[in-house]
Amino acid sequence: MSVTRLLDDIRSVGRDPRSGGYYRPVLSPSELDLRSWFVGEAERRGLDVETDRNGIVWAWWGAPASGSIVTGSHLDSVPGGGAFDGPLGVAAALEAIDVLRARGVAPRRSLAIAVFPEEEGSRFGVACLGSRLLTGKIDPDRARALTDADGDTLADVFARNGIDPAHLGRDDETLARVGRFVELHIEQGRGLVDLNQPIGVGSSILGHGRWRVRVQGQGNHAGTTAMTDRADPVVAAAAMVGAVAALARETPDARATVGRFEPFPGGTNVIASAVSFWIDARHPDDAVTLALVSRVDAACAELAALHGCTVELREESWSPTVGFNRDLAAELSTALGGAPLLGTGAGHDAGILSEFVPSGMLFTRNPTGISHSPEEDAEDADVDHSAVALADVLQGMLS
Ligand code: HGY
Ligand code: MN
Ligand code: MN
Repeated sequence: MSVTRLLDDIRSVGRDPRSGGYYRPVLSPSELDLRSWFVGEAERRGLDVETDRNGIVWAWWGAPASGSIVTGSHLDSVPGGGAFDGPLGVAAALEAIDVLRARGVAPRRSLAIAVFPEEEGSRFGVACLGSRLLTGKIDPDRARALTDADGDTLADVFARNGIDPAHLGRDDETLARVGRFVELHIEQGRGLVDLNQPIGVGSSILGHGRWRVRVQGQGNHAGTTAMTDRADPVVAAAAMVGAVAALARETPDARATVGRFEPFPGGTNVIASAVSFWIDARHPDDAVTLALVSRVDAACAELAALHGCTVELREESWSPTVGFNRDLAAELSTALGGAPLLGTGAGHDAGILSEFVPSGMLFTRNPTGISHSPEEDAEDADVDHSAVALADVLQGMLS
């Protein structure tokens, strides 16, 4: 089997044939299909598969033991995402075990592949939810009460899928099994293309957060309400979105995005009564990110007042900037013949785990450099090479 073959088996799961984008929210039918695919491939390799109390799936080569080597990634996607973000790391891990076995490697330590739920935070709003639950980086009560767009709570959705929400939360016994974590992921930028290299090693993750802005106005009739008689939250929110982009552009190295904008009730001939939109803001210096967001908050308050509306900005997810373990990064680079070190602007479960266990990342070249879009891409040769590279770094840790 090869990584490209493994990915071919799931290429149609959750894919929108019109746009080519993937829709695989955590514990949705498409992501459940991917979980079944993973369990099937793991069992076909004789791995022992278990789902822990936070919904993380573990496939073990050797008995679960503290200080094991763990690799893996996630299977959920952003709405309209690409084919590789998440599944590449999972498929490469499966194939890496085949490569290690073909080399006759007899591991001295157990190896596990972990599949983390809700890495994208696309259904319940908090990024890397599974690894946050495992490490205690999110309060279980807060997690249980998170809701999706349909108003379903995480507790109900997990319960419907056999994960008892009463047991969510920090799991020291499981965490102790992770001696080291190495995640392989598609590069979400052009670093490797520009360096003309097939594989890179993660050095850092940009701090990033998500804030929900809710603008309240006066719903009314589009035809009977004079322009001077309106408190239109869409007009106020549109100006706020402009302010977000302008303030981010004024802040060197900052990035701020509004990709989700929801007027309520959303009728063509209806002046909306409210608008919710979400800000994703990122910067290498966490203090700068937070200062940018407070400037945005002030601008939103001014613009709301100007348009006769009220506004509330609330943090939904926060991930501080991460510097990966330098020794491990150097070891990974050496094992890969001097692979280049790259910072990334994208968050990962490896970033959450890095506060608790030595964690590292490998990146596979993406010719378009585009991600969170159907144009995310990888050459078959680089995709298949991922498993060899991952096997190379794991072999050193297992032998
Ligand atoms: O949003 C991110 O940075 C990651 O893709 N979850
Ligand atoms: Mn992603
Ligand atoms: Mn990802």
